Amino acid sequence: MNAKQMIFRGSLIGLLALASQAADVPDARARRGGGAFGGPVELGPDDKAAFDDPPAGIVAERADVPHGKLAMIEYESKSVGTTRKMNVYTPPGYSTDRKYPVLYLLHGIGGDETEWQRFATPNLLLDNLIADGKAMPMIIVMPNGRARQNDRAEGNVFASAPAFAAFEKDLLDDVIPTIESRYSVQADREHRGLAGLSMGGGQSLNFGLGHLDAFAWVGGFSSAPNTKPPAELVPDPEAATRQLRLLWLSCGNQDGLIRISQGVHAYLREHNVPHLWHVDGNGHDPTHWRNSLYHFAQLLFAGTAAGPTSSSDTPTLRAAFRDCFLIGTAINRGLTSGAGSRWRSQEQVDRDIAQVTEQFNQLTAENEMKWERIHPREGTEGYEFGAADAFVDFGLKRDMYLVGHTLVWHSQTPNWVFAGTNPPPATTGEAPRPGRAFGGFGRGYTGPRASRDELLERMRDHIHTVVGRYQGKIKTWDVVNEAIADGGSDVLRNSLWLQIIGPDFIAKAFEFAHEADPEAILRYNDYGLENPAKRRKLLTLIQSLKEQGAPVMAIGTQAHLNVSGANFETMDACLTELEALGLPIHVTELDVNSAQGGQRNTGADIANNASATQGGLVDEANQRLTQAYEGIFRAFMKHRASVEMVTFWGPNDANSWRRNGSPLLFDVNAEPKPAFDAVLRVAGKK
Ligand code: 9MR
Repeated sequence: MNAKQMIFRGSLIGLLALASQAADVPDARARRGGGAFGGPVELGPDDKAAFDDPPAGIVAERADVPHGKLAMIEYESKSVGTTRKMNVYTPPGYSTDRKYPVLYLLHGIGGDETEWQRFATPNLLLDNLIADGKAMPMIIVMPNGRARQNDRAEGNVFASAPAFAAFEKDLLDDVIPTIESRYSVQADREHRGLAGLSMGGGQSLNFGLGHLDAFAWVGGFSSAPNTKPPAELVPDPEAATRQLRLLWLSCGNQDGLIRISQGVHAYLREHNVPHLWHVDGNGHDPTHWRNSLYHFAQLLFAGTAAGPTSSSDTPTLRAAFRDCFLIGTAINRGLTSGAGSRWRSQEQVDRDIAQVTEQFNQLTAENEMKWERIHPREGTEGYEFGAADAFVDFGLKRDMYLVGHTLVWHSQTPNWVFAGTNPPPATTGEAPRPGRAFGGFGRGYTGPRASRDELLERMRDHIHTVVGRYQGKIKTWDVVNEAIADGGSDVLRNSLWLQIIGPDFIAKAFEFAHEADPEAILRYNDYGLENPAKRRKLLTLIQSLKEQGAPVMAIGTQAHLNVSGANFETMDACLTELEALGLPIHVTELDVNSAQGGQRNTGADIANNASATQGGLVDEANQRLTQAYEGIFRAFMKHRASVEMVTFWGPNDANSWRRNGSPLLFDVNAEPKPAFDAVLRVAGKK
C-alpha cells in the first residue's frame, strides 16, 4: 500500500467508525461536539456559512400540510445482475398529468437505501418546504449506492468502497431509466439533480461532474475521500460553468474530512467555476446532512420552467440564453432586504424576488456599491457595508454571477474625497451642478482640493477595501464609469478625478483593483457608445489604457436606449467596432425608454433623466418596444462570441430608474410584455 492509499484507507476507517456510530444515533445532535475525525481542521477565510442554521421543526410531521408518499421499490439491475431496492418519495398531489424533476440522493459508506430516511426524513422535510412554498414539488430517489450482489452494509464496510465507484453504471444505466419509465418525470439534465452525504457526496461530485450531460444540479455534503482530485472532477472549467445550474459544496467546521471539500472549493474558485460553498458548525454528522438538504432543496430546479418561484410555465431568459451569454439585472436594496415599503407592498416585493430568481443568472448592484453609499465618510470607520453585503448574500444564495458597480465615477462621490488644502483653479472646467438630486456629488465640489497623491491614496484605500472585501464573490467590477466626455473633441470628461490626478487616474484605478483581486474581471463602463463619435473616443481611450499596461479586461456598454434609435443596425455597428478591441463585451445597463421625452437624446447622464421620462409614452409604445428589443437581441446573438453578459437595468418597470418610460421586458406587476416573447423568439425558444 503506498502513502496515498494509506491516507485513503485511514480516512475510510475513520468514516467507517463514524458510519457505525452515526447510523446508530438517529438524532445527530447527540453526536455534536464529538470532535473532528479524519484529520485536523484548518479553516480559511472563505470557510463560512452561506446560510443561517434552519429553524427548529424542519422535519416535524405537520398535521396541517399535505403529505407525499414514500415507496420502497425494486428494479432489475443489469449492471449488478440482481434485483435491487430504492426508496422513492413522490410529492403531495403527485399526478401523471404533470411532469416532475428528480433528485437522486446518495448515502454514506455505512448506509443503504434507508439511510437518508433515518438521518433526515426527506419526505417530511420536503412536505414542509413544499407546503411553505420554499421548494418545488419533486421526486426524490434514494437508491443503494453499493453496487454489488450483496449490497447490505455488513462485515467490513471499508471493503465495499469499490462497489461505490461501480454504482456509476447502475445509476446511469438502471436506476435513472427505471425511474423515468415508471414515474412522470422531466427526463432531461435541467430537471435532474444528484447529491449525497459523505461517500455519497463523493459519488455525486464524481458522477455528476463527470456526466454534465445528465445532471445540471450537483451537491456534495461533507464529501468523503472517494472524491476525485479537483482537476479530474472538473477538467474543463468553462464547460462546467456553462452547463451547471448549481454546484453545492458544504461541510461542517468540526468535520475532519473538510479538507476534501476545501480542496474542491479552492480549485473551483481558482478556475472561476460558480459554486456555493457553505460551512456550518456541525461535524461529519446527520445534522449537517439534514440541514444541507434543507437548503439545497430550496435552490433545486429554480429558474427551470417548473422552479419553485415559477407561478406559471413562463419560459426564462436564463434558460433561453444559457449557451450564449449571462443574462442579468441590476437590483437595489428594496429587493435584497425582501421587505415591502411605502412604494412596493410585501406581495409585490415577493413577486419581484421570484421574477429575479427565476429569470436571471447574473446580478449587478444598482446603487449599493457607489462611493456615496458604501464609503460616505472619510477613514476606515467611514464605510457602510450593510446594503452591499445584503446584495452579495442575496446573489450567492441564488448562485448568481455578481457584478460590482462602480469604483471610480465623477458622480455620487462625496465631497470629502476631493477636499484638501490646495486652492481650486480659477475655472474648474465642467460647470458645477447643484444638488444631490441630480447626482451633483463630486462634480459640484468647488472648495479647496486634495493633492494628486492624496486623492490617489484615497482611491487606493477605497478600491482595496471594497474589492478586497468581496474578493472571489464579486466576479466583475465596473472599475471606472463614464470617464469619456460627451461633446467636443476632448476624450476625457473634465471631472475632478481628471483635474486633480490627471489622465492616468483611469489606469491607476485598474491597477489598484487588480492588486485587490487578481481574479476579478475589470471593466471600463460607459454610455452612449451607440453614437459613433463617442465610440471613437472609447476606442482611443482603451488603446491608450492598453499602452499604459492597465488591466482592462472587458468593455461595458451601458445601452440606455430609446425606442426611436434602438434597432439591429445601430447595435450591430456598435458591437462590430467594439469587438475590434479584442476584449469581451458586456452590455451593462440595458433598457429602452419609451417615453416621449426620452427620444431626443441617448444619454444616460442622470441629470437628463427627469426630462427623458416626461411627456407620456410614444404612440404604440409596446409594439415599438418589442421591435426594438427584437433588433438589439438579434445583434447580441450575432456577436455572441464577444458578448459575454447582458444586464438589464432593473428587473421590471416598477424597479427602473426610468419607470415612466416603461423600458424593460417586464411590466410594473413583473409580468412579461410582448417584448419578452420577442427576445425569446430571437433565442429560438418560442
Ligand atoms: O439607476 C440608478 C439610479 O437609481 C440612481 O439614482 C442613479 C444615481 O446613482 O444612478 C442610476 O444608475 C446609473 C448608473 O449607476 C451609471 N450609468 C447610468 C445609470 C442611470 O443613470
